Amino acid sequence: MKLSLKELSTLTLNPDTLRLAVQKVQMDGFVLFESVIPRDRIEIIRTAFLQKLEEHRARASSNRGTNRYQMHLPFEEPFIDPYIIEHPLAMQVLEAILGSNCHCYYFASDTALPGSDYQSVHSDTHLLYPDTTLSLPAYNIVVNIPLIDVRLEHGPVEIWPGGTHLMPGNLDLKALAPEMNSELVTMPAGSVVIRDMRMWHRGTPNRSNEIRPHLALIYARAWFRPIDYATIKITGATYDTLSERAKRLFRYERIV
Ligand SMILES: O=C(O)CCC(=O)C(=O)O
Repeated sequence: MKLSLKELSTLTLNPDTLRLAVQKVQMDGFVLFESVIPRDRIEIIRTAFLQKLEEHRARASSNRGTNRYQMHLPFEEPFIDPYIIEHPLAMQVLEAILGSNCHCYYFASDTALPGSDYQSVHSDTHLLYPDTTLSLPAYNIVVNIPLIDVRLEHGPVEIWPGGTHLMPGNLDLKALAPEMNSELVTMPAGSVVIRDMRMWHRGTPNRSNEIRPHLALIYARAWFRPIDYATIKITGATYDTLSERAKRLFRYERIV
């Protein structure tokens, strides 16, 4: 979505833009704000990330298909930059959809390495009522932040916008997805993608020589509790440094 210079410099959406962004997520399943995190911050985070990924790869094999890693992030600097955990633009949209008492329960990353392949089309969450054809409002929203400029050769995420987040649970994704419109999400580093977690998507092959990391955070309505997700471990000393809003966002995690 195109933002005005004023919105970009103040990181505040005007009421019409906010309404449109919320409706875009509700109807299309996602909204993208391009280049809304300064390059120098992204560079610092990318350097630290690549180091963590290297350590991780030394002890774990790829867990999301060939040459593709999901990796949790440590809850520490430079990853817990406010631009990442509580980006002002993202928070306006998230709070408008999930409520101002929403929380964050997932702090991780998805990385397509050179040589990664297509994933199966999937949704990242279970439906609340899979046995019905009810279309419910969003209850889980993923925020993805690319740490490089993602072009076609880097294996951008392919998404199926336009309503797949509202579909009932008894559909044959594999057969249906090729018949439906999809989009490859190319975008500059430091963009923010806000997507309904139910939306159909998949990773695509990274045909470049560059590692393509996306940070991935999940925000939920106050009442939602994830099943089978490890809680985020946050030291008391780190928790104390967070803003009041960030403390609220991570209030259900493990403060040790
Ligand atoms: O980062 C990507 O390209 C997609 C990853 C993904 O959807 C997953 O692993 O569930």
